[in-house]
Amino acid sequence: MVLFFQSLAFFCKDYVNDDNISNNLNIVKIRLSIFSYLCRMTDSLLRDSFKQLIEASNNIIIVPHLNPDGDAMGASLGLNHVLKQLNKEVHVITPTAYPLFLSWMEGTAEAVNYEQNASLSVALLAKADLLIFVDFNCLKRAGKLENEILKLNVKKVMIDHHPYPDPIADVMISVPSCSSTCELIYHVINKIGWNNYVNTNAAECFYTGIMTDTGSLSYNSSNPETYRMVAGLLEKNIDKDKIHQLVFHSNSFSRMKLLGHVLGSKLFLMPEEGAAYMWLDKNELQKHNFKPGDTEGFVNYPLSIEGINISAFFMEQDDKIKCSFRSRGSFPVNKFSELHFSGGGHQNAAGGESTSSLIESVEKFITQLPIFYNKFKNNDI
Ligand SMILES: [Mn+2]
Repeated sequence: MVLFFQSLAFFCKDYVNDDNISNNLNIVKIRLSIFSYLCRMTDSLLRDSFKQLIEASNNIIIVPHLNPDGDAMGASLGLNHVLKQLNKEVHVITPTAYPLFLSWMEGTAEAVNYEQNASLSVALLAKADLLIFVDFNCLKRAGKLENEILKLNVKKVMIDHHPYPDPIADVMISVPSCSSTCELIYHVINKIGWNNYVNTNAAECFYTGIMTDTGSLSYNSSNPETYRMVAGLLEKNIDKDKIHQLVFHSNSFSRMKLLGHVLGSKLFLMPEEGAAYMWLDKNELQKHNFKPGDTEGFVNYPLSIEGINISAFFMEQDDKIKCSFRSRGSFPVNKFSELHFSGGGHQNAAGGESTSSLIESVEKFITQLPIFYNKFKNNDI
């Protein structure tokens, strides 16, 4: 609850007098913790710093996290549309491909996939005078693009809603209690006074991020500000029903068969811990004509079983096992993932990975979860 009020304060405060910040952008170096939101000065300082960095830049690159989801792509493309109205040269570079169910979004065709087109990505990065990281807060989440980013000596901004940010940018706008990065960017844009630049295309992108990060406003969305934002987006003439149709009802036949397979044959329960786990190996994925994004959301299904509040999903990839964790309530899957699967994320939604075999990874989960769960029960984590 404390975080919730902190971020409310960030969004709703009436800024009485803006702080005088130096015009010398070189000294704008802000390391922010979530507690800073209690401080009025820091809020407006951050906003002004962000505005000044954009105004001082001409070639802006926006980078979402690898395997970008609806929020990462929505935030990247939405911000891209807004900045283009400010006559900036803007490009979105994704570390890896975006899922096909997002390809309808305006701007996806121009987004450059680093994995597919490294030379173009590097050429664009070489021209950049500002990098904006959206929906991630540690450089590992930029995948192989991390190496290219580390070579650049340009100003960087981070806008994100995951907890425990690394100091990866000169200006860090971090609000872990916010529903989505799309919502956070929208509020920042409004506070700057750029709402006029949010056109229908940008509004559609931002709406997509909120919808996908909150399960259509079913969780992580109890802040009235979220609904004021949705109202604002509707005023931009977005076609809400069309977006829902495109994002949530455009499953391929093979994805539905894969979902049927994993729920029918690969779902197991750990009743003592109120947990469920599932896994898919490469053969099963191949057999179902797997495309990026096809398993998106699978990990959420077990949470609809009565008494199940923790869910894990393991998927075999070429070089590693990709892990997804979800929970309901106060069980911190991000801490569990950080401890055992080199991952992190939100309290109720986290990712991770393993370099062991698929079976070893699943066995590790079965062994480690009860230990961690007991510590959690005893307030010992
Ligand atoms: Mn997000």
